[in-house]
Amino acid sequence: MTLDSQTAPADDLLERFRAGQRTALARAISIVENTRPGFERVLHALHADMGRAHRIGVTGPPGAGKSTLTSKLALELRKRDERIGIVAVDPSSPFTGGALLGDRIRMTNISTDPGIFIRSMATRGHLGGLATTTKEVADLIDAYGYDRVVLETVGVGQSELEIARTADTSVVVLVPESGDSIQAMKAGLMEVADVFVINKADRPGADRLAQELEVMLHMRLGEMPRNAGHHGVSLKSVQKAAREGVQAKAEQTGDWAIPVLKTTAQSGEGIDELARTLDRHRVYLEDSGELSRRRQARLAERVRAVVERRLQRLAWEKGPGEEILSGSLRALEAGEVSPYAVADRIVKELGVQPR
Ligand SMILES: Nc1nc2c(ncn2[C@@H]2O[C@H](COP(=O)(O)OP(=O)(O)O)[C@@H](O)[C@H]2O)c(=O)[nH]1
Ligand SMILES: [Mg+2]
Repeated sequence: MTLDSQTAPADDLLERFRAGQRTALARAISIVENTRPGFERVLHALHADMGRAHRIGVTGPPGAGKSTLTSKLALELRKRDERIGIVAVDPSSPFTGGALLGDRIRMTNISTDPGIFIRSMATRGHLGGLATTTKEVADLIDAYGYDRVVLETVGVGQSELEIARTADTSVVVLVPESGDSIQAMKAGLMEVADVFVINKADRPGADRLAQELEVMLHMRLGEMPRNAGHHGVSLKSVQKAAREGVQAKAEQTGDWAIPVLKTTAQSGEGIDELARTLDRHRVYLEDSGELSRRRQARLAERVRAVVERRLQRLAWEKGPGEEILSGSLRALEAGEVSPYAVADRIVKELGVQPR
């Protein structure tokens, strides 16, 4: 099958990509990232090679330690000889800066190890297509043959949450000082988490946050923990009841009981347990059929996004959309035409019947 809407990609690039040349991966990524002519053709040609990697979203507030945690996780997975790609969408804390600059040795390890590939995405202030582009970059790393692809995003904003939502496994990183669990819920983080990680467990408040989260997770299942309303019942005992309740319910229904882990990414504490939890979740996804459900949802969403991207290009870049729009501004302001009539004209230019 061919795609006729675009120019042919360099076959040479695909050949080098398939031969496992890292420079070809980097090149393919920059073609996709910059939506260069033929970028969709590259993705199309490599589609059959995608779908093997375990996609892990790591999201949470800025400064929570996501990059530190991700690099420690990468090192942990390297011990088993797995190959890990990391895509970081976090302009405020680039992967090459912040936490990692201070640790030259670890940084050198990570950046010279061919089993670890790190790409920081430039957002350039246009967030519109970012979510799709980021996932397409993850696709390339998957097609290249990495075992895991970690997508690091700041857990605020629609695009970022969408990226987390479409991973196979979503890890939500919170820290004691990031406020309480209510805030996480408000930000929509509760809804995307498959695993909660409370990082900076070396700081005060980590236990309390873990307790709150477990109680909230339990309440979401529609039950109050036993004794929750009694006087003199400690949060700790409510937490224990909540955890047991969540686990019992999960066992009954074959569902996944969302774990609340504690880590100290800086020292590496808890990272091995995180790696084991990710493995467990991957097994759960496969056994329950949830992996296939999630992947189908992701692919359906991709088709929609690509259609929208193409229509948008047709309307605003290839067609006379901008011209019609700028030529209508005075009439619009004067009330002589409505925005709907102008939109009708632009849509008509696409060869589509307006509403
Ligand atoms: N105390 C403490 N600091 C940490 C821990 N993990 C990361 N940090 C620090 O938190 C800051 C932000 O880390 P970073 O990984 O860039 O956070 P990100 O913005 O979520 O990616 C850095 O100064 C890290 O050294 C931890 O477990 N404990
Ligand atoms: Mg970061």
